[in-house]
Amino acid sequence: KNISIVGVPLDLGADRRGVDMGPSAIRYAGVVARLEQLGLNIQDRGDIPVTRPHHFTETENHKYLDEVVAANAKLAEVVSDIMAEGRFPLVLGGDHCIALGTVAGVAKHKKNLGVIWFDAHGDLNTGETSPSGNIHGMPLAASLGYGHDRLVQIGGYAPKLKPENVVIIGARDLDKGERELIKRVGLKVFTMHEIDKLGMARVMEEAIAHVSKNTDGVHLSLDLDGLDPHDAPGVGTPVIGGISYREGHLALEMLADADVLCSAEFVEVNPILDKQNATARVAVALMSSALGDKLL
Ligand code: DIR
Ligand code: MN
Ligand code: MN
Ligand code: MN
Repeated sequence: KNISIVGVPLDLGADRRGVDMGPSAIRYAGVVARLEQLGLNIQDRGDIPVTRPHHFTETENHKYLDEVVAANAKLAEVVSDIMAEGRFPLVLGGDHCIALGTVAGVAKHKKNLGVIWFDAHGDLNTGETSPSGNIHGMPLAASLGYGHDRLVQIGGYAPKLKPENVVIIGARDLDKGERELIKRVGLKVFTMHEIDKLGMARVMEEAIAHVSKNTDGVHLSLDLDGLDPHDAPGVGTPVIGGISYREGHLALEMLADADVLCSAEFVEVNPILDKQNATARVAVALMSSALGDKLL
């Protein structure tokens, strides 16, 4: 595989909490060297330019809407270019609103894109349902065609995803409007309840079967807060009772074995809240598993 890394130093979707340093933290944790060890061809394309606003803005319960839309429109172009070159985009966040741009860029080349959304949260809010106005709680809804038109239309087309091609894994904090949307569109969600009950191996078998059926590629959108805060403390919105380091690796090793991924993003790494860059190091280890790292 030929991998192109892109950083998105953006925290405005999480209301300026320091996640903009995520790409630096992940590079510092040695992402390029680690993936080169796997024998992959790695190109680091640097960062997407992000505008620093002069002051706080809010548009219909969307904080920093202009800046979020501008950065994601640019990201969508870069990711689409990488796909057009036949390379694998590996996007480093940044807060999870950057999935708007990544998915827009990937889905341009995949008419039936499957998505694995690994997260403590659903990211299925709209301006109407969001308790926070933070756009990082909205990207999955917008990619499915729900929410503010400027988010839904990033990349110039909509929707990017069909609900039957998406699974959420690791959910344990869903808002009321998110639960309603899940029921309304029939989204497949493996909450922590299913992971505890069935085990991660069985959950991944079912999840991979679900996203591989009638799709032409699978995107992995991995929010580090899907992991337990014990293993990934450097995130803006930690939720107790998450996926363990071991379960995370098993999940991504199974995904690598299935050989279905066409793109991935690792988001919400926040070195300010972290313990000696542990979360960025976990992110790099998980990327390595997702891209085929094996002991034997
Ligand atoms: C919450 C938190 N559901 C919101 N979402 C987060 O603000 O919409 N997503 N943290 O990653
Ligand atoms: Mn998220
Ligand atoms: Mn989350
Ligand atoms: Mn988040």
